Amino acid sequence: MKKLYGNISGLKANQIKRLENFYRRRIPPEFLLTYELARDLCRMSREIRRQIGILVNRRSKVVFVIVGDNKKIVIPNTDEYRAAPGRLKGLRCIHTHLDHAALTADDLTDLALLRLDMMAVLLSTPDGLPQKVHLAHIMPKNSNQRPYQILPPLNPANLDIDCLALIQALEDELARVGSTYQTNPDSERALLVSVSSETKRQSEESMAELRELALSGGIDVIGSVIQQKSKADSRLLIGPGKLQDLTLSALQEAATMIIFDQELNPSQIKSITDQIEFKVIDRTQLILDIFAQRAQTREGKLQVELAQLKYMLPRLVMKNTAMSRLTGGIGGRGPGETKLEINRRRARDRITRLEKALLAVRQQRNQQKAKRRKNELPVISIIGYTNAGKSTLLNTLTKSNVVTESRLFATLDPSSRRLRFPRDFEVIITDTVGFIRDLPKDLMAAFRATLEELESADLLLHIIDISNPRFEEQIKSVEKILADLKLHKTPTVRVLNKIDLVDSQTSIRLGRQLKGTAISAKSKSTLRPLMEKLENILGMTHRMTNVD
Ligand SMILES: Nc1nc2c(ncn2[C@@H]2O[C@H](COP(=O)(O)OP(=O)(O)OP(=O)(O)O)[C@@H](O)[C@H]2O)c(=O)[nH]1
Ligand SMILES: [Mg+2]
Repeated sequence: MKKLYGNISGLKANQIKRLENFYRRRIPPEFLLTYELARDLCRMSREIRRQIGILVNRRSKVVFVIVGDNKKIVIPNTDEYRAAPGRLKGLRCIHTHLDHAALTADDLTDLALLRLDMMAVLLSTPDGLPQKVHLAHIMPKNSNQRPYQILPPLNPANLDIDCLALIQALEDELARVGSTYQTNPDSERALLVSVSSETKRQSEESMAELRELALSGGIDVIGSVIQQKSKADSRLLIGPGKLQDLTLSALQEAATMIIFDQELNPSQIKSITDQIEFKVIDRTQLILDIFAQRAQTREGKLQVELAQLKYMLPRLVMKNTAMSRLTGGIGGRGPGETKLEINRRRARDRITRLEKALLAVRQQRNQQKAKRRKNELPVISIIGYTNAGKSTLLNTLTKSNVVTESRLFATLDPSSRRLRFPRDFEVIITDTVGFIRDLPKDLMAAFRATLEELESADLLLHIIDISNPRFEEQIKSVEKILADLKLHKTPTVRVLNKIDLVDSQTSIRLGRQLKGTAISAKSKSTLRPLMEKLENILGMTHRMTNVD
């Protein structure tokens, strides 16, 4: 016999036995439930003065019997009935109320968050006879935008509502809506969410960047929701009402995941994933995941996996199913592959091994660096916000073909080239990983070694994409990271890139305002002023070192 769920303390043995018997009840497929079952549930519920609920699967079997208190029942973990994107749960909930309240806000929330097939409430007379049945189901997206529908109350004598056919039709409609959006069945479809106390403009800008990040990660973005908050609810981050709306839109748009713009701490992740059925990740995880997709070299791969594990570790504390959603990452790459089986001890072992391997790779690189130092060529490092045009500049300057792409984090692994100036001296020029606002801490730590390469630079070229509406914030973020890396003392030349995308007056004005040299990294003919500037700066230091 299957066990009972919920609040069974203080019940008599025979009451428990009668409750367990509900598992044996059969419901014909056309019926929501039978009159007899409704009557027995109401009677029992009155007798023990607690709500009773059953969850019924698509084969009309009772798979959960739940006992609550006089005000509510709590639906237990139903993860083994995981709903596919755009589908319903395959379980309907029928439960008693002891007062005369029809469907409550909590009932509708459960319906939406758990994506139940249906939610029904049985009302009874004081002596336990079924009186009315209230019923609601989720609505496929429609013009009036009501996320669920509450049907007219049913008479307990007429519970023959063609129940399974109704659920099936509902689900077909949800799937149809989903498939019209589906461009690539393999790609994830995400709903983006931001909950913050920043200004509306700041949140919108940050959201625009999150969207670009998602696209870079190969995720389709189906919509975004911004919630302004005076003070974030620390436990939930997002209020229960809003979370419900969110799940409903995600369901209606056939989303496969929700991405938060704010970093979620372990308890926030837990409380969110406890309540909703979607995979939930945050901006940090998204960035880590993009890095995992991009890493090419052995060092890059080690660094990313280390950062991912370090981010996951505190989130592995809770051994619940939320972890399976959490560790899934996008498309389950990197350490996410190991999903559920991963545990803290193994994660720690892996971290130790990765750190050792990284150390070895780095020693090797230091030797190379020492060799290069012997050559005494000055080093110019190209830095800047991701997608600013760093790799494009390196390519145009040195006629190479480092990957450039209109995606964030196209470059992960640094590459170096020789560059000869007309006045006949050579420098080493290096292209690096792009910076981003709030670079995840673990990633920063993991990439520290790569970034430390920048320490040996004689000159930094800070590339700024002036065609990006957020370029001012981007400059600030880059300069903050430089300060964190203690690189703010290295001579830096600001380079205003993509002037072909703005009008000439703007580029002249910004050139003056930001004290930068304007270029279009794509076209060699615009690089002359920059080359001359570099030649002057480096020519001087070069001569000086030669005098030494
Ligand atoms: N119109 C225009 N586009 C440019 C210019 N420079 C670069 N781009 C484009 O900007 C996009 C990003 O260029 P990348 O060179 O990959 O940028 P990056 O700074 O190396 O980016 P990450 O490696 O991702 O950090 C590409 O689509 C380039 O073609 C320019 O001067 N004008
Ligand atoms: Mg690049």
